[in-house]
Amino acid sequence: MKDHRMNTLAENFATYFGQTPDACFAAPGRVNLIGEHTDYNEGYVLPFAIDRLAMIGVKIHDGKAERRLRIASTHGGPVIEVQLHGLSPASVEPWARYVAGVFWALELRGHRLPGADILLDSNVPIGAGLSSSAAIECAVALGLNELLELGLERDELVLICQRAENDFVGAPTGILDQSASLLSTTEHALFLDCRTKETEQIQLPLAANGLTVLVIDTKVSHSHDSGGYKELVRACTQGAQELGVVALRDVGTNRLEEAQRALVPDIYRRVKHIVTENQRVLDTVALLRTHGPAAIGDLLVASHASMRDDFGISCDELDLAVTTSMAAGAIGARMTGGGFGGSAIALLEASRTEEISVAVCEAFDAAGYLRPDIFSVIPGAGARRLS
Ligand code: GAF
Repeated sequence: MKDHRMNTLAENFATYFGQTPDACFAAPGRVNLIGEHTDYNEGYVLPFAIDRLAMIGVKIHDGKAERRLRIASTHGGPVIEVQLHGLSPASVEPWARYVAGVFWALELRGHRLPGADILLDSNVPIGAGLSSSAAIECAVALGLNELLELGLERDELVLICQRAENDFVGAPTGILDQSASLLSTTEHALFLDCRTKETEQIQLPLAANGLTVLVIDTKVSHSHDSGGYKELVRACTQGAQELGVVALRDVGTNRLEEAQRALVPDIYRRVKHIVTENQRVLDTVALLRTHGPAAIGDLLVASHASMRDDFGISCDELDLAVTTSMAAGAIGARMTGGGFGGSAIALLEASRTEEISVAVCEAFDAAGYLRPDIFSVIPGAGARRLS
């Protein structure tokens, strides 16, 4: 399948740009098993890369040629052409900013880049909370790093991609998505301390335990460069300031009573989610180590309740996906990603996939919601060169 996609990408590249690519690269989307909105609070996250990929074909131009970037997508639309000199978001179509933004961020870091042709082909659903944008950024960053021999480590590429997302695309996100895409390994979840940037690969042997993770894409689309996400970042920053800490990571669960007395209720609820969510990530990692994935269901459910009741980022469709899959026999379920729509995940015995999928679809039909897309994911590899 991947080879087929890669061959098609190379063929399409020739159609768009009249030549073959120098190389093709792929970077995955992710689900976050637990640890939501903790990344920009310098806390803990536990995502894994999924087997849905953004792929790019890249042809680097002759260094002496005009520094022109041409970007196309197999999803259609015209080839976008921009000059690297004076590159700014206003000169690039929104979808192509994830590509151009990486060039911009690398140049900002002092790398003078030649022009290039890039063709994108992605099967990470867009707006589904599965990190389709970071997958594009990471494929581009890895491709440029390898082809131009920039010598950057993967953790440096994470920060380059975050810079592109924050300052070129305009979404004030943390490092969760880019880290998952660049640093994940097969059959593991990535335990990341977003303050120290330390990582640890935590075994996630789903298939060996007869388990699977279902993604339930509610089709309620969201975007993090709009107001909701920014407002949450602002609320968390305010909470940290009022509690006199550098970041909410510094507040333990033992300080929640004090926080409740010190903060207005709206800010307190945001703080409470972050503080309890950090603890849930640590508890999840501990349980995975000692008891395996079947033991983490209650933590997933508690995480969802916290996002719904305290952080305010769920929606009716996500809540229905979670309650229905739990009622139909899932081990645990929660919304995943930034929220305000997107996807829920359900952890379940693989043999119950059909039964639980049908139950969720029927519940969505009965509620008059769009039919969700439901598919299983496996913890896959991080970004890589394909050819
Ligand atoms: C989005 C952001 F991009 C991440 O940085 C993270 O904050 C996530 O929402 C919520 O955990 O995916």
